[in-house]
Amino acid sequence: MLQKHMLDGFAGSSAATFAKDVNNAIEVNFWLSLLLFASVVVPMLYFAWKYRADKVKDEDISNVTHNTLLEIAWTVIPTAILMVFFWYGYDAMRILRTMPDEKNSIVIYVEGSKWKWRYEYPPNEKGFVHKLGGAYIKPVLDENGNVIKEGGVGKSALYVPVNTNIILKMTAPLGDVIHSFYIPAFRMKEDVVPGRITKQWFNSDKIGEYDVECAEYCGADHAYMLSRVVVMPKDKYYAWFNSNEDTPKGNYDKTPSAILQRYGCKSCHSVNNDKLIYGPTLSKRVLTKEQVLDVIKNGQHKLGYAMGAMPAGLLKGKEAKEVAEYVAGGMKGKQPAAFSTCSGCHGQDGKGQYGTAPSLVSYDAELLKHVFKNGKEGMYGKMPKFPYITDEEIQIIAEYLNKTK
Ligand code: HEC
Ligand code: HEC
Ligand SMILES: [Cu+2]
Repeated sequence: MLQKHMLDGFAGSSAATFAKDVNNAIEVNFWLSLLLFASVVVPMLYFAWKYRADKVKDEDISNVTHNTLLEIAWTVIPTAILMVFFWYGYDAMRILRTMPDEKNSIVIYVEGSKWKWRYEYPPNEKGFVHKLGGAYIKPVLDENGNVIKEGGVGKSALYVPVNTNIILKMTAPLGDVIHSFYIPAFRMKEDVVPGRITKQWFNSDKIGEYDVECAEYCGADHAYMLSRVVVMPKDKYYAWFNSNEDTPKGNYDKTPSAILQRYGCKSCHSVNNDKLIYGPTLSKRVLTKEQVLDVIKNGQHKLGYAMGAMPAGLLKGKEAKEVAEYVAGGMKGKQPAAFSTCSGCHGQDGKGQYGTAPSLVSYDAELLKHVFKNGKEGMYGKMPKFPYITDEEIQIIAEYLNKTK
């Protein structure tokens, strides 16, 4: 099925001003590569079939030494296409490599070392210098993969104000190895080299939290050099920056936005708006009419409720439609008679029964737990399992979703 997000461009949403230029370059490269690939392989297959051994007589075969028109065409057309590749790549690189004026930017020093990132800010108005960062703490799991002790990056992060040019001056200690500072959501990556200062800039136009990774994959623990960049409203940022506080107020590791970001939920779900990415929009329970009809028609089975599967085909035609409208509308107004088919499992009020059948009206922590533990499969597609989410995080997400509209 062609999903809407595929038409929107597959490089996805992003959070820095120049990210759309990088996305364009990726998408242009992809489609043109596909075109070039097809322009060679499709005729090749066709001719292989058309002139297969039993269709060609030896006397029909002639020795062609050249064909000027063809040779010009296969030189000029690919060259032109390559220039298009070049232009998009060059344009994105030019934007990424043109540093803004330091006077109108915040310059932050970044050090990458085995196996952590550190950030050092310029002195604030009291002369205090913020130094942040540190190693990622790996979670401890038991033999069944359950989390015993949570890992995480704690409070240390690269805190920056929104809509502001940030210049990173980056280095690694002498005797360390090469690292690569990578913020996927910004489409931005730059090597960090011992004894040298490399520069990279960005300007994020979206408040939120994004992963920082090391993209250097030639050593033991680069993959665990996880950190975060927190993009904050300007007033909050400067209130913290001009204080002596270690980190801004609030537990940034435990905000709903941080959790959704950390587990990659936002690459499939938008939150509380109508943009369909892949999975349904997350908000206070809004099953759509189509979704309910689909479940009534096809059943659903993956969530692991004690009642087992939701049986397919419980209702048909008008009754199914009425019930779907009623459930999708949040179960307000007069209950259709046919809902009695559902209430045995989902309850008269649709709130489900603990552990037995899910609530149809809200994302309670119980439903989320089932979704994360077992994954989910339905009309939108497949959601993978998320076994490492902790109960505390599930609670935070449930409370957050129930506060949305
Ligand atoms: C035999 C018990 C039973 C009956 C009767 C039943 N359901 Fe379900 N329903 C379930 C279970 C169990 C699930 C969870 C399925 C899963 O594991 O994915 C479910 C899931 C659903 C879902 C999907 C919820 C989600 O989060 O995606 C919807 C919608 C739903 N049921 C609607 C209905 C409607 C409408 C009726 C009446 C026509 C009905 N159900 C009757 C047991 C039942
Ligand atoms: C790979 C894409 C993907 C990721 C990543 C993902 N989901 Fe999903 N999610 C889906 C799809 C697809 C569905 C719908 C399945 C269906 O059709 O019933 C879904 C369904 C859900 C539902 C049930 C919504 C409903 O009404 O059926 C919730 C809640 C949910 N996801 C939350 C999350 C959270 C929280 C995260 C991060 C921990 C997450 N998802 C990560 C793809 C994803
Ligand atoms: Cu590294």
